[in-house]
Amino acid sequence: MAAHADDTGFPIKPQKILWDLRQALNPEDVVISDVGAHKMWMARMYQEEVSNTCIISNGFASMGIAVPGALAAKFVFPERTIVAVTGDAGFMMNSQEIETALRHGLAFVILIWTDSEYGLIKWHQLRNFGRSSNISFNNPDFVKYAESFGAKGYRVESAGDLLPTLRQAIADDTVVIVDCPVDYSENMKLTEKLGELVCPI
Ligand SMILES: Cc1ncc(C[n+]2csc(CCOP(=O)(O)OP(=O)(O)O)c2C)c(N)n1
Repeated sequence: MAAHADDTGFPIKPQKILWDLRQALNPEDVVISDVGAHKMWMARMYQEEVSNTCIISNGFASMGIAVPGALAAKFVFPERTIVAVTGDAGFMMNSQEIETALRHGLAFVILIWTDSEYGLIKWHQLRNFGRSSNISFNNPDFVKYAESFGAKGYRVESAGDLLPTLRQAIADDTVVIVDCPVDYSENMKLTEKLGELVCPI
């Protein structure tokens, strides 16, 4: 778990994002994962300390759950810190719920793993075909987007920025977007590493 704790690479490796996220949260705080490559890393590496504090959209695996999920979690546990962990595509599917949250005075952090791609789809394409196709898109300026709702937004500019930014976002006590560039070149490295563990029949 701690192998990437001091990693200074930027964009930030998934393992380092998860390490810093865990450091920023208390055991009973709740994370809601959206669906994508970030979910694969969450499911593998997020250290859940208290049951039902890491909620993951599985089964039909609908993208777009993280922001409304965080809103619901805050209604249930107003005293806990709630974090929506999401890809940029999934975030844009239900980001309008920021308005609902602010109208109800609910505070939570939206941690966006930004790659301007469908990270998981690219991962599948690389595994199956060795190349990717039609997975790129453009994003709005997430900081300005947050501010246009009356929420707050921060952009992470270095690996060392992430933990203090998360702590600040939690302290802000409103809806806060943290735009965190992610290094998904780690995805295929994980696939190769896991492949080496498989015993050929
Ligand atoms: C509503 C819905 N549409 C499509 C999919 C298929 N799908 C699964 S992951 C994914 C891409 C996710 O991209 P992003 O939100 O940017 O997350 P990343 O993989 O980059 O972490 C897609 C299109 C889905 N699970 N749910």
